[in-house]
Amino acid sequence: MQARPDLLKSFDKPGMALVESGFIAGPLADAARAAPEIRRRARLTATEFEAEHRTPRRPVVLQGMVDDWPALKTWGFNYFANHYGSQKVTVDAYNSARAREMSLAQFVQLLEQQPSEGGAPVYLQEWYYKAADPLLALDTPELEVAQYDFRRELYGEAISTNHQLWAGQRGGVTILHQDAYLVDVMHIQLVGEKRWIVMAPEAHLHSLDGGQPDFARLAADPAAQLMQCTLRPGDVLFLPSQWWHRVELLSDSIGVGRKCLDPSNLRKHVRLRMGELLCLALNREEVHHTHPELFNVALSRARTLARRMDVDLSKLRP
Ligand SMILES: O=C(O)CCC(=O)C(=O)O
Repeated sequence: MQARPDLLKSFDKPGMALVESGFIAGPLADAARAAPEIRRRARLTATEFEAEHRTPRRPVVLQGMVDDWPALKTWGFNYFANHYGSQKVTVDAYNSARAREMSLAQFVQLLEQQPSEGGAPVYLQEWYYKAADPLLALDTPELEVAQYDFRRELYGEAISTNHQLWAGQRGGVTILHQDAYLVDVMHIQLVGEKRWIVMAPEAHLHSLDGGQPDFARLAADPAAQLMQCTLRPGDVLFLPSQWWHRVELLSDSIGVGRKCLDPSNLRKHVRLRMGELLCLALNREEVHHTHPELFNVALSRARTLARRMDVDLSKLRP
């Protein structure tokens, strides 16, 4: 008998909308609300972090790691509009129907208006702020606990793809996903609050006989290790690679995703990156069709990677 597919891994729009509906109401939404909180630890050393969280792959909210970050003191929507207003950004990049380019100043203006009745909140997702302006990079110095990130060795000193800024309006949602290319998530909350619901890589959404998702089974499955937390300014969330996460903004919010490649994931990481680039190069139209929400995001990541690696896209063999 063929194994039933994992509905969490549907990448088409209806499949993703169905999974998202489970977090709005019903047994999974109820279980998420009541789920245990991710453990919080204050001022861990890098060695303690490695032994107690990174190696055993245990999520944690780290406190006291970014107290000296200029971004924690200075960043805000008006600060961005006043200092970096002319930067071009893609707003709502994770929604192909809504994604649009504008200046950062225009984005902040939009954000200051309330979404219209039934209208979706605006969300600037995955902006490669370090690649956009080196001055912004100075506001978010390197984290000691993130030194294991192997991407610097792999792609070069200037690498900062996956150092992403997430800025959005209350109510904004990033739907459930796993991060690409097996990177660990380190998410630093700088302004406002957001709620994370997370599940272990072993989580599986089975379908019932009629094809509908069995949210109750997922909610009750101990292997899913459903947990939650609310991040506040100064918190750093660590999630090992492949952990599922869904994020909802409880207020207007700014956070930074500083991803890390654990050297133990290196071979698989390279295969996944190569696989994605080959799909984009050799089967562009079909990938656009099968992954409408991911296509532009994947292209944008690949372009940023090329820029940061000084790749001349017109030369096959530089
Ligand atoms: O903050 C968000 O909306 C999503 C962040 C995220 O998915 C990440 O940092 O991996």
